[in-house]
Amino acid sequence: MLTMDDIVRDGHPVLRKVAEEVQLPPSQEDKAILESLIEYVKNSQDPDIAQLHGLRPGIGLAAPQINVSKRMIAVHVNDEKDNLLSYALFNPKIISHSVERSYLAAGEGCLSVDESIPGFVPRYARITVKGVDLEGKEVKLRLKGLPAIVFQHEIDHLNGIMFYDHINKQDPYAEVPNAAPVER
Ligand code: LHY
Ligand code: NI
Repeated sequence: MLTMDDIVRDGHPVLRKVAEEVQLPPSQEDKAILESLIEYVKNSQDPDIAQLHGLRPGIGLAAPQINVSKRMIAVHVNDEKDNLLSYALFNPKIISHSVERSYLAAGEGCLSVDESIPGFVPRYARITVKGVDLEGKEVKLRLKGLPAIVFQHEIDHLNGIMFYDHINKQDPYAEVPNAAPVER
């Protein structure tokens, strides 16, 4: 299982690389990596397991964060209706998005960033994501609210982008045009 020791921290060059597409159908090795990503997020949300292994709680993780520069992400999060959204995807891609933006009212954090960095992170309010799941099935997801934000955060990792790259440096809490806040 993955622990915090497997997660690379800010400053590691892998976090700034554009990750490679995964060759499909996926190899057993790539499947095992993706399984380990979703397992980490699940484990990290179990108070006993998290405590025992010192896992920082998370709702999403991307392969570059464990030093694998391939396009794989895992998200395990509840939406505003308390439906669980649990996805492990190869080659996720945002195929369309709203004009309207959103941002997390409390700002974002990252499992690869140990300090907290204040400020609003502008995101698209709604996105449609395509990808391939662990069974090799194509999936198409329409997302809003927190899940939409997490998917954008994770897909950014595949493109070498960190959440704080989006924060207005002059004025971190500047009003985000055309955006509504999302509470966690
Ligand atoms: N994980 C963050 C986490 O706490 C993702 C995240 C996204 C946090 C948006 C807050 C807002 O689970 C990662 O850093 N994964 O990359
Ligand atoms: Ni992150």
